Amino acid sequence: MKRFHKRPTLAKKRVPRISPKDVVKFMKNNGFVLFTVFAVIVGIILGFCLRDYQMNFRQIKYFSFPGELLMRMLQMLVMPLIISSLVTGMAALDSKASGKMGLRAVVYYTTTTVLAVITGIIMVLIIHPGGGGKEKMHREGKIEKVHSADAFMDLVRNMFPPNLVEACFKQFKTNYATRTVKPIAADNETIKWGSVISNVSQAMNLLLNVTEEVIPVAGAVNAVNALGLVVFSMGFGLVIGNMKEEGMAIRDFFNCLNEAIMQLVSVIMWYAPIGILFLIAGKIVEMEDMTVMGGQLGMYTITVIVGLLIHALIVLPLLYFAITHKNPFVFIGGLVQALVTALGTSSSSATLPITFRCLEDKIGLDKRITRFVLPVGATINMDGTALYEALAAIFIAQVNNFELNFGQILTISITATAASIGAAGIPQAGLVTMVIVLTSVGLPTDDITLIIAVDWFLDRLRTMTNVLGDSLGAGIVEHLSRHELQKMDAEAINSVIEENEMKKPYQLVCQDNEKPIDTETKM
Ligand code: 7O9
Repeated sequence: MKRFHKRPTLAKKRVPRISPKDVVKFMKNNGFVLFTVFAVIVGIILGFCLRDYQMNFRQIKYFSFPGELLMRMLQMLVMPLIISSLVTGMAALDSKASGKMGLRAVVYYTTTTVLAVITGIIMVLIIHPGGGGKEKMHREGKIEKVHSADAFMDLVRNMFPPNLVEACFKQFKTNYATRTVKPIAADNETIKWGSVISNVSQAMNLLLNVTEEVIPVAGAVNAVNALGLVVFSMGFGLVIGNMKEEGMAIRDFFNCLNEAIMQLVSVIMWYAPIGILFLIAGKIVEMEDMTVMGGQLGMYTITVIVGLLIHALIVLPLLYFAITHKNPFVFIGGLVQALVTALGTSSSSATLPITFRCLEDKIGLDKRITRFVLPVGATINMDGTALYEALAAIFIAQVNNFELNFGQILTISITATAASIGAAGIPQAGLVTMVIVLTSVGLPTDDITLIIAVDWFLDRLRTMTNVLGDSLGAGIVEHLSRHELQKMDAEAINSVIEENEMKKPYQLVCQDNEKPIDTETKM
């Protein structure tokens, strides 16, 4: 508790003159961050050195084992973390405050996603990486056909899991089966199968008209149904927040669970640099020959990198500065560990535990904001993904010499935005969302195989952008909600004093941030 208060926020730090003492102090404060960055550099160098040894698949798998362990540890914490933080986050806010903050968060998510899509589209139109046709390009992987309507319905279905335990490891997915459709006889009567076919023309008719129809059937994939858990936890938190004293036991339980998970995150953070080193080195050793990166695919990669850099280092920081009038790069400096973890794991959900630690401990954001905004952000706010999908769709149009009119570009923008928002609820989202964007304007979905070779790399950069977008969003929502938070603090302190005077047995003090929360203040 004390540690939380004592820790200086980065925004207040200022170094007037650099003396050896300052350097030592800097190392003490930032040693761990430097260690993490060092791990990335060592990972890259080690990876490139080991490529010369031509390891076989088994050796690569053994070599990547420490990295795999980090992924498993982080993923282990994600589920209890999102559930406990959303329940406590929602319960700590009254319905009016959570409504306002929720609205701010949603406005931020949509604005930044649309800005990201626009940046992506402008970059790909300016650089025009897909000029030379697709004949000579390398292809990799296979694309499954998906119906956009089924993917959308799966998304909505996944919002409401019928079994919460199952939602922790399974996502609903529409599969396809074929069904034989009974032909209609010449006299418009359905032929009865098995009956004796009396004349030749009827037999011919039967053979010619037998058709197979593809029908959607219920299926599932092994993946956490994050969207379902998020929806349930938010509703549950809102309800117990309104339950006054009755809901106290369960609020305490989730508060305690959250605190315990966060302490486990602190332990895992010590292992993170080693894990990241091996994740990165392992991926570099594993990667295919880099010659495919030449030519158009190389230009495409550069276009995506430039687009992501503009969004992450210009658009988002400008937005943060315009709203909060604070230095966005000081904020980003406090996020280094989360960004490096995103680079190593290429998953914003696996990075979530570290993002929480960075925002709460280093940057000093209010827990009521992070607990509520971060899990929702990780689920629906994916600026990097939206930028990438719009850019990739236009690249595929370029290699096909397919002229896109303004309406089609607008369609791509809308579907890419929607796809990035819905990704967590769509089973096997990565390629599926890309297929949806391409089919919306009639582009050939098989051409996704042209860009799969570089996807593992660009995914890591997209993930960094996604994590940055979620974190800056938390900072912006906190700034915009500061008056409500202060009001809530004041009200809570008043009611605690009142309660003490009345010598009631209930005294609710939120242990972790020492901001008293009293159920009486809820609307
Ligand atoms: C990238 F926050 C949680 F824990 F609730 C949460 C859990 C799972 C949030 C999201 C998910 C999830 O499954 N997300 C998901 C994201 C699923 C499929 C695809 C993607 C898109 O991923 C990004 C990308 O490929 O561009 C990126 N790798 O941010 O993780």
